[in-house]
Amino acid sequence: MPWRNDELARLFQEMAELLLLQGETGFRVRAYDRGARALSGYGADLTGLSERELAAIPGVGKAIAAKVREYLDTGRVAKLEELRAEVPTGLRALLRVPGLGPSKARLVHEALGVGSPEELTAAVAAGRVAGLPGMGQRTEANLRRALERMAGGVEGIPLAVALPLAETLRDRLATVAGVERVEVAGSLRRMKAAVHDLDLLAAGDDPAAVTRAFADLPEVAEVAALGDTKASIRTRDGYQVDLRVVRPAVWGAALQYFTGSAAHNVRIRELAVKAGFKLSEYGLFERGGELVVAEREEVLYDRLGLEWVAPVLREDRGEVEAARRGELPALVAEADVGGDFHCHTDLSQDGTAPLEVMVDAARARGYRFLAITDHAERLTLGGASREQLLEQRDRLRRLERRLGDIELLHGAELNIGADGSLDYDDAFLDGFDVLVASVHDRLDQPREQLTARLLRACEHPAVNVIGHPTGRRIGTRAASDVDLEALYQAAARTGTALEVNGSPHRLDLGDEQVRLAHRSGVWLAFGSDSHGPGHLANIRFAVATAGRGWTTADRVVNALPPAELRRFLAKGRDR
Ligand code: DGT
Ligand code: CA
Ligand code: CA
Ligand code: ZN
Repeated sequence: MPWRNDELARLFQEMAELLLLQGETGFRVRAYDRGARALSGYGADLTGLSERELAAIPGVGKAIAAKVREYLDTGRVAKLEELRAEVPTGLRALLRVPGLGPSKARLVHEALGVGSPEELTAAVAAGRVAGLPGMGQRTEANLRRALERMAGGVEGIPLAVALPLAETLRDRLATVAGVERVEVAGSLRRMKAAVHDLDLLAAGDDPAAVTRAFADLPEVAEVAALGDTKASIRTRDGYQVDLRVVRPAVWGAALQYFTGSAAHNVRIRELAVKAGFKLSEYGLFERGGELVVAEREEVLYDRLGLEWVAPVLREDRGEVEAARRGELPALVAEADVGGDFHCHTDLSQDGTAPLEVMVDAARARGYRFLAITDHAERLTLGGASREQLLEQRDRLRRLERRLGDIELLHGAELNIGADGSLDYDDAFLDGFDVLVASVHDRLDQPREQLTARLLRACEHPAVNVIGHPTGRRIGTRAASDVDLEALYQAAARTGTALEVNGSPHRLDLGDEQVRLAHRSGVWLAFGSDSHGPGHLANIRFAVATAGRGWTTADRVVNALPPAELRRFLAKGRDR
């Protein structure tokens, strides 16, 4: 069984939001919110913990621990069901509109019957929002801009939500009698940033028994279709999951077919036809009907004269041609990653674990190095003071000496100001081993200004990494309007890496941007943006996103040998 930490975190996030929508503002909302982050960031499986052990986790506490146990034991939380019954559905979706807030969400819902961002867009367009109590032309204009930014973003179920859920279902199915294999397929196997549904493929000799068992899984809220070889269900969170079941002998052909993308498959089928074959989800056949291969995906590609194409590349972006010429890139892999460049401790307001815990989690992953990058002082929500950072540096150096098996880089995540200036002063900045600089406010500045800010940060001799360069948030915020070409040029010229932020809510740079940056000779730095030890594993999403952008290990700072890494990080520091 995989960990269910994220599933539990989602429940408490929902509770916090429902309470907010009920007009509650204080302690309880913050407690659930903090609890959700503590659970998702916890570095081990929560399911086996007792109520007392749960309550001892920083940020969890007694009330939340009791509800976690209740959920694990009974599959429900009475308080949550109560809240769900009280708050109209759709209101939660309105909370995703930046700047709307719970009381205004309730107001537009009650006064105008608005229950989704789409309906709010229509209401704003019709001018129905300005004129409500406390809402004028200015609010309406701000909302219009926020909604436009949302609509320009990535749509679908974020990878962060879809993949853990799919893996839970996969592992449950794997224990069903008669199931020989089961894999996540579709756009999730390709690790797209957001997907439209979840696809699973299973193999067994009695497919009908498998589809029936699938429809009976506890996550299933509604069975949309149930046949002998396929089933479609909707989960309690409202996500659609498709399952196909095939005979073990045709596993490879089916996995290839159901991984997609449809565009990639069209190209593969064309090749097959040209070579005198017939290709379907049941196998590769001679024109006369004789089977060539069905069981192994690798062999199928090979018989078509292709190198095996990694799922993350299967988007018809040139991979079929490259596979034919034997020129597919050797994609960066998780094993190449020697450490992490973006990691918060409890010195950041939203961090949940002390330095030592984060470092232990990094050692448990076998890392050679870890950069500690807490928020710098100008962050609106509050960041670390000089004194706190200097104290942290001492503590970190002592810890590093005591452990002796991991290099600890003392860093910070600076805020790139509206004019491109940074926190603290240059002499102080020179004292860090590594600096990440990110835009955290005024993301809606005009293109020239926003670009100039980022360029100025690249020029700074102590800035090593530009954090989450476009500022997108999957599902809620589109990428900012930045001249990325200019950023790639500046980053390459100045020896500044661009981050591939692995927080599954961000994935920033995104895959296509990574590819362009890589082509421009930009160094990439993978950061998990961890706020708890469990988040370090999110580096896998950075690796996948970089893979989707055709990245090889030789442009990834995390993969550099220690001496070269040190040279890279020195940049223009005055040492
Ligand atoms: P999504 O769900 O929109 O995020 O993207 P996919 O790629 O998961 O699409 P989905 O769920 O409709 O289908 C899963 C895979 O099954 C798809 O990647 C390729 C294969 N497939 C489904 N329908 C067709 C089809 O009509 N033609 C071809 N060539 N392949 C298909
Ligand atoms: Ca799909
Ligand atoms: Ca599907
Ligand atoms: Zn951060």
